[in-house]
Amino acid sequence: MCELWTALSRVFTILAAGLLTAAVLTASGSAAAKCADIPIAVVGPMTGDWAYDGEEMRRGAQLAVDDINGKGGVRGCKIALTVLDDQYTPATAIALAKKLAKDGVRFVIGHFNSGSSIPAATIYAKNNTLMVSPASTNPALTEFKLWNVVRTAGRDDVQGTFAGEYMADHFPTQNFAIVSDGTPYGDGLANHARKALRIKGHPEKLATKIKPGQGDFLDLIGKLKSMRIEVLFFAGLADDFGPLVRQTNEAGLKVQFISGDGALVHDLSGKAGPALEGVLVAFSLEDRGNPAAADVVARFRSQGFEPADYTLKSYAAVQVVAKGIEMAGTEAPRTVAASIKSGQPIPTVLGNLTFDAKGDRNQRDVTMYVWKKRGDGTLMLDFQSP
Ligand code: ABU
Repeated sequence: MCELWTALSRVFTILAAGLLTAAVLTASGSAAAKCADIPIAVVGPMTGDWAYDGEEMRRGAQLAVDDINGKGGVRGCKIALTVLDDQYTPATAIALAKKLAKDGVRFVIGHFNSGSSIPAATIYAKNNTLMVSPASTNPALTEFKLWNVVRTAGRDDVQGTFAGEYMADHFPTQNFAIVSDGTPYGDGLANHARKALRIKGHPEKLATKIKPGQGDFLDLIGKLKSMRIEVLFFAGLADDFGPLVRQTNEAGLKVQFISGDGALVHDLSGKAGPALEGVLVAFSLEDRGNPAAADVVARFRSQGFEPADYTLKSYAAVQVVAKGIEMAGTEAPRTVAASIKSGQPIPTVLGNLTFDAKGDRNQRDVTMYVWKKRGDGTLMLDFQSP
């Protein structure tokens, strides 16, 4: 009898242990289901002429994801980052936007160029995907008032107007040229600079376009010479701006160049040569000098990477998505977008950001920087306004 009780009690113990284990597994299983990774894609030009911009986006987004995951993730869930290459091409951007929608990716950091971001935004909007661009500055991106668009970058109407007014105020007697690369970014920025110059009573003497990647600027330089252009505002990217500055200098022509954010890359001197000294750049307030970015900047530098230009704006874009999910209490993209655009401050490496209903930063910071020679002879963007 005693043996029977012992055997029965063993059976109960095993059954109870089995039930307990099953209960624990069920509970942890449901916890895991709640904490499926949050997929985020960073999409930009990862190959080709503008791959350095894509690298900034990738590195900025990756470090932000690593840091957030290292602190426990977002609402306890980890972010899974994928990197996609839109090749700076609208058609590829559209194809990727459709693929991401199909794959169920609901948060995108990108795209880089306005020409890609603008058409992709509509596809994301229809497919329940929120995008945060760290670099696309054409006003049209947010002027369509899509529910799903946010940007940590500034806007071309702000920087173009600023550059035009700066030119009129600082070079009141000079002949101006405005040169666009013919992209949505370049044309939009050039138009805003031109408008500001005209309002100030200084219409440009020459307005023209280059072709991205054309390489040879002798025709344009001939026009600059014959029209006695003294100040040139360039609305395009570094790969074209650098050679234009270099070739103008080599032709013996002295022109004060001014560019917008697109022509800013920290090693522009490699493309422009010594003539880069004194070139002006309109850009948002230098992110690397922001105390909120100090730790992240130091860690990038310890990896041998200078976090210039769009790196910190990409890091901030991930922070905006993560905080948006936290504030919304859900990963539902529409609710997250509404939280981000609610005007609540979002702490980022760019400081506390707030966004308006269109998805633009309320902080419209832009200033003029100058490329200066340092003691060691290298050229570095001076963070102080000249
Ligand atoms: N913002 C400069 C480069 C990207 C773009 O807006 O096309």
